[in-house]
Amino acid sequence: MGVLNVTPDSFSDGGRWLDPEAATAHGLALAAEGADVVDVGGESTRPGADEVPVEEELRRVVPVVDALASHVRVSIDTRKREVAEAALDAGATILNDVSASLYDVAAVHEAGWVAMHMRGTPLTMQQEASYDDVVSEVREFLLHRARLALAAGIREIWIDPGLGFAKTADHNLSLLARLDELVATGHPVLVGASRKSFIGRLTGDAPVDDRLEGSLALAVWAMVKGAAMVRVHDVRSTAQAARLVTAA
Ligand code: HH2
Repeated sequence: MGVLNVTPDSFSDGGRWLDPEAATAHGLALAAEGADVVDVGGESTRPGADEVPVEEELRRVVPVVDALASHVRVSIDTRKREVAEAALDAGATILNDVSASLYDVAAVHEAGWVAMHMRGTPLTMQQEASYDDVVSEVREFLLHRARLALAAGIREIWIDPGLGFAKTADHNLSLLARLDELVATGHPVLVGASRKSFIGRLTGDAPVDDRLEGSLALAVWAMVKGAAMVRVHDVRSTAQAARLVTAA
């Protein structure tokens, strides 16, 4: 899954793809580099991010989804019902739902659905990064949401531990170390570690544009542990790594 942030303020590529034509070209490039899915988002969810008004988010994502959907499978990364509906109408076929609550929208559109674990909102979530056993609590949350989605009639349900969303670096590492416990649920697991700040912290404060090696290491780790999809900014390198993981 290649990341396409149509935002001015995403933590790693904010402002680069705000123009719809530039965003569409980048989405096509991600597909050419080997992305099976291009994940279009119009609101940053980095810790502390402000909410984007619905009209603005629609304006950012709908033309890009529309332009890409006949070329590559598109997912829409949003917390807003109106944006999810408009993007699915425009041709997206997966709802990447960081709120894990919009399964009824995915069901109506017969789309795939990603349930990602988070607590609170991006503005407040890091104050809620407290767990007795982060892996069990995340697994129980995701299983519960997946059951609701199954009951709503969704056939394609992904689960995602939400690395960095109401999680400390240690929580992220526990979730990666015990990823097999999420895989054992039987739902395909999606993992998004790419360029996140805990990679910087664990590699001597590498800045966001110097986290490729760390991102690749964690993508390979996730694949070996059984993740069915990884959400990444650096598609060419990750697709190359994925081919070798598959071969081995
Ligand atoms: N991470 C981000 C956004 N959406 N969706 C899923 N399913 N899993 C993730 O780990 C995930 C996600 C944050 O990364 P990014 O889109 O690069 O940054 P920003 O939120 O600043 O736009």
